[in-house]
Amino acid sequence: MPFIGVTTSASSGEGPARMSLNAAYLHALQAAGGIPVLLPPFLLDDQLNALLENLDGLLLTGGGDVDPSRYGEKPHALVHGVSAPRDTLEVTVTRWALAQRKPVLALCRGMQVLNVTLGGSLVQHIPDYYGESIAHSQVDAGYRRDEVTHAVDVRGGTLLANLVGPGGLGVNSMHHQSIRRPGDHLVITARSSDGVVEAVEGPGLGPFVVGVQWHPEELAASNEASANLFSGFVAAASGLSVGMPERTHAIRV
Ligand SMILES: [Mn+2]
Repeated sequence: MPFIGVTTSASSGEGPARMSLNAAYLHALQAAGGIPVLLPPFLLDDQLNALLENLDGLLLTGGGDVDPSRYGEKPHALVHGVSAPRDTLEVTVTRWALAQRKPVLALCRGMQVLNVTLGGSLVQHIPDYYGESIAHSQVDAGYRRDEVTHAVDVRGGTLLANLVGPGGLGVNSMHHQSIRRPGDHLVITARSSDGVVEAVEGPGLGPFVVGVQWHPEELAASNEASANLFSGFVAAASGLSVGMPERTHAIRV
């Protein structure tokens, strides 16, 4: 069974320093056959390097916003939850995974971290760019985290379509930011009807580099498409092909 690095949140406010992680990430990963190895921002460099040598894949999890200075912008008034130690750790481990061509599954903030690591930028507050025809922050709109609330259109001929099927897919949605300019070597594989980027992948970046803006970990127990994202990721981390021809040329990241 593959060892999968799983990033965590880090508290930055009052009270004792803490790391945290919704257990749904672990449950979904374990159900797919992966062994989670938590990667908190408190790891020292040599400890992190020793851990990375033993990892087969990277799961970038959800959380607060990436510091906008990482893509050259000043923060919007509604940017929240920025953690410099977390940003630093996640950019470091993302670079490691891409350099080693390890599988990456990047969820919500994780997709944004993947994008910024590759030189892309973010929409800092979706209503300012796309209006409010879709409640991308569904919990604020009164829905539970594990409810499907909007559709995305999955582009055919992509790894994502191999996993969840092409065309319309119902997803949950707990984000106020999204990808603006895609990072190097990332292609957009799904959008919602308002134009928000909902998924990307890096077909030249390794056997499995997939980001989605929704939260399949919350749905995986009952939703086949969501479970397939995790099982495909774990299969790739186990060295199995997940159905798309991998490009073999090297790409610097
Ligand atoms: Mn959404």
